[in-house]
Amino acid sequence: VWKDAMRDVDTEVTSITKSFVNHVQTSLARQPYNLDNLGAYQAAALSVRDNLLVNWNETALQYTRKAPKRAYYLSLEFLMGRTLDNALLNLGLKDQYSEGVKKLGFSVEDILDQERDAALGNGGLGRLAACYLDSSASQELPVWGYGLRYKYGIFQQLISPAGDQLEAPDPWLDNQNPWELPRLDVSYEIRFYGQAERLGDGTPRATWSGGQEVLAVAYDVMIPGCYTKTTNNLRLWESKPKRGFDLNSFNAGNYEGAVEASNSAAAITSVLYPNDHTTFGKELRLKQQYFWTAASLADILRRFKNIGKPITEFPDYVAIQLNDTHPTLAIPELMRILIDEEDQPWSTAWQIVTNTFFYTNHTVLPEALEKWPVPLMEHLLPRHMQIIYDINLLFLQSVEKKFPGDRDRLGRMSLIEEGFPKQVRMAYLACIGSRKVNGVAELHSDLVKTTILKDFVEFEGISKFGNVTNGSELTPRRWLDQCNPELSSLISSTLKVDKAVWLKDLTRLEALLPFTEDEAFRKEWAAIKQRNKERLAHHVQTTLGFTINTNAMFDVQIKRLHEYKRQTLNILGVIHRYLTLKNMSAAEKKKVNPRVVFFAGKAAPAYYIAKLTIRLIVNVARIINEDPDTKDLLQLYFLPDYSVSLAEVLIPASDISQHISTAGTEASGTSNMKFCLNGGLLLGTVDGANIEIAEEVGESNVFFFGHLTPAVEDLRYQHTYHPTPIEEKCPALANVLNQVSAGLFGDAHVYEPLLNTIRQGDHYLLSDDFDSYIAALAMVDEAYLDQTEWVKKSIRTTAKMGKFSSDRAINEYAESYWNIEAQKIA
Ligand code: 26V
Repeated sequence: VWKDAMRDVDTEVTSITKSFVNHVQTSLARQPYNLDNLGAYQAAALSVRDNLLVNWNETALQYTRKAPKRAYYLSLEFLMGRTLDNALLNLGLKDQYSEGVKKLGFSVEDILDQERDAALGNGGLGRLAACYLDSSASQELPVWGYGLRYKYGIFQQLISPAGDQLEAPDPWLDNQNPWELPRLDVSYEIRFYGQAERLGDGTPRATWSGGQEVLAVAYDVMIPGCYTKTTNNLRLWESKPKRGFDLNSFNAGNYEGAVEASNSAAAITSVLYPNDHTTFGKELRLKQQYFWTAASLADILRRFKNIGKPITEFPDYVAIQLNDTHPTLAIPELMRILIDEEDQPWSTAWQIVTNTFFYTNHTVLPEALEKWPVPLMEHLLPRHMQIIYDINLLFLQSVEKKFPGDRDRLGRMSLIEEGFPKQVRMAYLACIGSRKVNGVAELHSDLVKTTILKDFVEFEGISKFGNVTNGSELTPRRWLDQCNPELSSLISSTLKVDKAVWLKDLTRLEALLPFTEDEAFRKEWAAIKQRNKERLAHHVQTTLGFTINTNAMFDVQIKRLHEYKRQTLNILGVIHRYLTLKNMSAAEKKKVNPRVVFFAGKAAPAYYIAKLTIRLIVNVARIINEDPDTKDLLQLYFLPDYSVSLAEVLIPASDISQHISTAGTEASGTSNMKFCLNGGLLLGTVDGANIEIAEEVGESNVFFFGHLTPAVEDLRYQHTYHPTPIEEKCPALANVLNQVSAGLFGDAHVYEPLLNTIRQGDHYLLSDDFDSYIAALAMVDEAYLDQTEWVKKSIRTTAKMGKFSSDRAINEYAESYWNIEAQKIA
């Protein structure tokens, strides 16, 4: 702060405009006088990049000099969103840049709006990784990320007039990406297929030769910390053919054959798989996983070797975090390197491996637990399959020793699942190959220990298994300061604390609590929420052409479309509300507060039921938004192409957000935290991090409904073996389903497969939770009528969100898992 006061802002602005114009003329080779917004964005980005580069180089230099223990975060997904605004805020240069570009005739908002999201992720897991990088840098921790440089990120979602989701490619790199530094000097050869032969010389060694070799080339992305010089690195790998193309084939006139190999190499990093929570066993996905883990490990090992320590000290200098099971091949790969290349005995190698890796589980849903067919593994990675068999043999021998004669247990715990084909259970491999295992919220971590990894807890002891509750993305900076700047200023002035302080210690927000009794403060708080709602309405008006009633309550559910997240419950609730309003007298309607319901989210392209849910939402919206009886009291919108940038507009505008998964299915959720931090209230089930949010803010400030986790198994059993007709069990729901079936929203037969998931089996228990859901919605309505009390709840919610900062989460990993320390970058 003191340093800030000494800064000569005028000089800074002048140097910014100079650097901007310089980049326009030299880097972009354009004339300043006819520059468009896109050009201005590129020039501004390049200029900001120059600032980041200085810090990034300094950080790398100090890490090399001091050689502290470092942590590496391996994630197949990094959902970074936009960079420019975040970089400006972290550097403390936002005002100066706004001023500078204004002098040159541009508006900073227009410039920021030119940037495309880096959308290299599906949802929570990918955004969490991005947040953790931001927090690592902000906390001055020596952490690098490793991922893939997909040419195409998550698909763009289009919604047809009939309500079908259509997918289009996301060519995010088409306009050049100023935030990446190609490192053509950093590359590794990665092998696939070929033959593995054991040496048979009494050592565990083998050779692996032949097959296909491709090149992994590094691209570096700078990760600036908030108000610190620390600027860490995210290294993304691109695949390239080892040689351009095959000249022999070319000369023989076989032109297609000549480029085949190069095409297949380039294909590896061409596209992010758009599934989450469903496995499918595709060879290309396995290739991605090996390509990325092998390149990352080679890079980490090379860096370690520069320190000049014996290989047995590897775990003293390196911690590697596995973000879900996707990078689990790193375990047999490190074994391969240690045994075949470093000539270490098996037990030494295993000792090193099991002290290096840490595994985070992000779901207990059985369909999301990765398993790879043994024949595919044997074909693509023959040496790794040998190593996995060896790990399994030794492991099962030790299980047998502890539980003699327990054949069932051996079958349950084997890394290889019997069947046709046999499959490798990646979660088990990740578990036994790691120093520690954690889940992402208290309830979820308990479920990991008592369900999918129960046998492993019994075998290895409970202390290996822990919990690190996600720090949502609350990189508070992006979610509070960047997307809700007015709220951020109000907090600073009320607490009389500079935002540089509270943005890095979110527990300070608790000091807002006394201001719930301050009427003037409440008024301002409410006015800011109102302006955020207007900002969203403006965005929707300009992008989609809809006019939204900003006097209504804004009710938001935005997340990947999935049966377990129960968007279907929400839309059926909307229909119930619509039918209720249709039956009301004019006098009754006068007492109703208007509501606008927003949905956004993508469905995996092959997820038929999820796509039908979108179609139903769109068609219900079409009918009810036009119905003169109800349209003033109920509006419904499906906003296409959900993204980090759209979330930044939606989240600050929400009065209430919905997190309504069947109990025990949502590992944590992270947007729940973002909404609450921004003063939106939560309507949810007793699941994931909702539970801990309620513990923090107090149950009277959240709206809970539905059955609890322990009841779920029994209820499912009832559905399967003693089904009760819905008409009997839940008449209100039956009525809604029947109206849809009867064609009230068109397409009479189209929705039957969706409705049948509820009528038959009802795996996600909509019929069990519907009545209490409707009751909870009514409580929300009731509470909203008392605006004073509502605003108090909103303030209390924000005030108590300190726990959910990703700074807190990353510090837990650093201290209790990785054993790394902050490094001050001078
Ligand atoms: C699984 C699979 C299976 C193979 C195909 C591709 C694919 C891609 C992603 C996944 C991961 C599913 C796990 C996941 O995303 N979990 C979410 O993690 C969030 C961060 O911890 C958490 O907040 C969400 O509750 C949880 O669903």
